[in-house]
Amino acid sequence: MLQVPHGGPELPQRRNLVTEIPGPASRALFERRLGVVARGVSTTLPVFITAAGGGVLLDADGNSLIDFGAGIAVVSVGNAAPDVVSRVSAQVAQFTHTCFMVTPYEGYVEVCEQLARLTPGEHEKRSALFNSGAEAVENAVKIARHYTGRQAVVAFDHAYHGRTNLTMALTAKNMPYKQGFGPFAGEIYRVPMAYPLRWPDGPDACRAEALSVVKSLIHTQVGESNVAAVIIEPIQGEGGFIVPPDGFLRGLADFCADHGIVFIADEIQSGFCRTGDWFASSHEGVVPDLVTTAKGIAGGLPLAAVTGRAEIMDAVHPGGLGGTYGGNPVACAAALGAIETMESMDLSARARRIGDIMLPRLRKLAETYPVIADVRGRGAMVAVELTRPGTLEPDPASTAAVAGACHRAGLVVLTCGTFGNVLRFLPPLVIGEELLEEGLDILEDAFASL
Ligand code: PLZ
Repeated sequence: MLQVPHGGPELPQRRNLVTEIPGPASRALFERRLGVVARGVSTTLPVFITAAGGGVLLDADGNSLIDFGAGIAVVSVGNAAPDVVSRVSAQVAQFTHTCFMVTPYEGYVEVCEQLARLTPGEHEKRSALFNSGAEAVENAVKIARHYTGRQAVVAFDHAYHGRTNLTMALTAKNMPYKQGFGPFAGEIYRVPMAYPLRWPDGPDACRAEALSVVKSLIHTQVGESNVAAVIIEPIQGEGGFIVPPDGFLRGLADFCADHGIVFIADEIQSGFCRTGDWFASSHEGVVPDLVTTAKGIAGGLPLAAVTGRAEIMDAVHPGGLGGTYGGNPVACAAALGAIETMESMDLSARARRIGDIMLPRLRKLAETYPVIADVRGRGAMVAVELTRPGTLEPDPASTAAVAGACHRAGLVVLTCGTFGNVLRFLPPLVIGEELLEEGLDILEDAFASL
């Protein structure tokens, strides 16, 4: 048995492969999982992790891999971040659970204070805490329906909002998320997303035309006065890291305000410094009525929130929102540690710096490899979209091949996109620049090997 070191930033920040990937210990663990873990829960890269920190993951064979995934945009502050570990350890030793709805505790209130301070807008706010992103989205919809007395919810092409019944209905992509899992929740209406690369009349026409199509569809097919909420990811995540043109979100928010529709920004993937600001909505100065957060908020512990205008949030009767574990004290302690880290290390600036390093290198790569049709993203939420050269025909096979080559070389990258043809990069915001550059070198080699 290998001696397993502690995780956190002290873990040697280097890539070091001592076996093939996955190695024998990981392969043996994978065999074990086959006999007991449901097949529906899949794995991107079957290396079993024993410690992690900064920009590296250590596996059961002693390999040290570079992390460009951050557990799907969760450990922005790094794995086992010291402020998270110390606050969580202290909280675990005090008490682990009381249920906030039974006998409350200060940590929950403190997290809500931080959310009121950090989310866009200076208005009076309230928050409710939950366990997962999907649960936050479900509750945002509940709140918007209760407040407006309306039922319809408008979501976008390429949207991802979760895997529960209501959030599956909001999620656009069938495979693997929805196939065979219906019937889905009703009163969900889908409209086109402003997707510059794939907008029929080209990226320059995208903002104005997309806004006009969305408004027209809502008017003709739903009726503005029936719409409780419009929900959008300010930068779409699972759907392909789609960055709408400047002005699109603002146009939507204004439309919602004009018609008494609750504008929900799903910042679960894009929030908490990921895009170089506390929230991606802020890039355009958009102030959503409700914001859903999860992932980066708590450095790896399960916590999610709905934060929004006091009058909307407080429209719900006492007892109308909750759950046994929502805002668990340990998760709240983690969130307070994560937020402290984001501020003390100015992780928004680090995210912008990551983007400044990655985007030019990826654009250069796109000049060499015409399979890269688009380079996009903001801050440390960056992606390349692969197509058959000179066309918009998605190329998921090359995408999988590049990801596989990266994995074998010890770089954890993730794919996404409605067509499975997007490579996305979400490093922990604390990753060192040498490691970041080394990861990009590996990516370059992977494209060269296509
Ligand atoms: N909203 C914008 O990105 C989660 C999903 C991974 P949960 N994205 C990762 C997978 O395949 O299940 C996500 C998101 C946005 C909502 C969610 C849902 O968050 O915490 O996974 O429920």
